[in-house]
Amino acid sequence: MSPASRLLVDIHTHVYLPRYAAFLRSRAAVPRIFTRTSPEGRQEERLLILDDEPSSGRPIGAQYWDRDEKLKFMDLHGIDVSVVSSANPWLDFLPAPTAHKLAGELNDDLETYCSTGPALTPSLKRLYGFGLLPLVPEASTESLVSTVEQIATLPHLKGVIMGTRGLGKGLDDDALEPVWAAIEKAGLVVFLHPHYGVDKHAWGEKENGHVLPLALGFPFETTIATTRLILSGVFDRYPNLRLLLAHSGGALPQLSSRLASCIDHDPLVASRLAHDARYYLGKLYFDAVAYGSEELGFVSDAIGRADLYARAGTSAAASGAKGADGGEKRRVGSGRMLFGTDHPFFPPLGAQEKWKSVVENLEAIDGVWGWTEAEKDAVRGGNAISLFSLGS
Ligand code: 5CU
Repeated sequence: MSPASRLLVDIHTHVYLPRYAAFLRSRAAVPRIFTRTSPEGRQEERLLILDDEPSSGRPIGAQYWDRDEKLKFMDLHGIDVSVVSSANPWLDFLPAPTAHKLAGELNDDLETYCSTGPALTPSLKRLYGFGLLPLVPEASTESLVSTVEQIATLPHLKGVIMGTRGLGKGLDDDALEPVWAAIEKAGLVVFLHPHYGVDKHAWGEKENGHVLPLALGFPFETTIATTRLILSGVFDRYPNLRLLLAHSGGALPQLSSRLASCIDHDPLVASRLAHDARYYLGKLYFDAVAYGSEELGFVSDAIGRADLYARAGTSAAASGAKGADGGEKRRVGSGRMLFGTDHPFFPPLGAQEKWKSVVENLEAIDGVWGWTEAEKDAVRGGNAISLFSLGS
C-alpha cells in the first residue's frame, strides 16, 4: 500500500449494482439491458442507455456490476481506493414511488458493497460510495430529504451522485431548496454528472458515433447545469455545499470570465448574486478527467483565481487576484481537483493490459507544468482523502 500521502483514489468510477442491472433487464424500453445472439452466434448482453443510441446498444458485462471486477481493475492500475457511484441514468426514468423505493434499496446495497469489501488499514476501506436520490418529477420533498438522511446514516456513503434534471425543471428549481439544505447539513458531497447532453440537432447528419454527445454534449450539459445553479444563488444560500463536477467542469472554467461579464451587464441577475461569478468556481471541486496536462493546468488556473477572489472578498480587492503570480493560482487550484477514471466506460478496444483512458489521465496529472510533486500527489489522492474525510 502507498504511504497515506501517496494514495491513488478514483472518485469517478461507476457501477450498475446487481439490483439495478436486474431492473434494467426487466425493461422493454430504454434504458435497458437485453440479450441478443452476436454475429458470431454467441448469446451476449447489450446495454442501451442513451437516447438515439443505435438499437444494438453496446456490450456490457461483469465489469459493470461485479465488485471483484472493480477491484481487479483497481489493482491493475494501482488504485488504492475508489469512491463508486451508480452510472447514469440513475432513477431519472421512474415514477416517484418506484424511484423512492429503489433509491433506498440501492443505497443499502452500495453500503454493503463498500463495507464488506477489502480494507487498506483498519480505518480505511478500499471502497466508498455516492448514494442516489429519487430525483424525478412528482418526487415529494419528504422522499428526497428522507433519502438524504438515509445516506447520511450509511458510513461508507460520502455523497450523492446527481444528474442535471432535478424534478424535471433542472437544478435551479426552487423546489430543491430543502434538498440542498439537507445535503449541506449532512455534509455530503454532490457529484454532478451528465446524461442527456444537449440538443442532438447540434450534431448534424454525419455518422460520428458517440463522439459528439460524449466529448461535447456531456460536458456542455454539466456547464449549463452548474451555471444555472450559480445564477440561482444556491452557493450564496448554502455556502458549505460541496459540489464535485464531472469531466473537469466542462467548459465552465473557460467561460467563467465571459459569464462574469454577462452578469455585470445584467442588473437583474447581478443584483441576485453576492459575488463575482468567478468566485463560485473556487467553491467547486473538479474531477481531473480531462485527458491532457494543458487542460488540467488551465482548469487549476481558473479555480486558483477563483480562490483568490474568495480570499480577497470584494471585487476591488479581487483585482489583486487577477495580477497574482500565475504559478500561485495554478498551485492553489490543484487543491480542488481529483483523479478519476470513468470506469467501466471507455474500455480498451484492443487487448492491451492497462486502460488507455486511465493511463492518459495519470500522465496528464504527472505532466502539469507548475504543479509540484506534492500537488500532483494531492490530485491523485490527497484531495479526495480530505474532501471525503476518508480513513478518519
Ligand atoms: O459512454 C457513455 O455513454 C458514458 C456514460 O453513459 N456515462 C459515463 O459516465 N461515461 C460514459
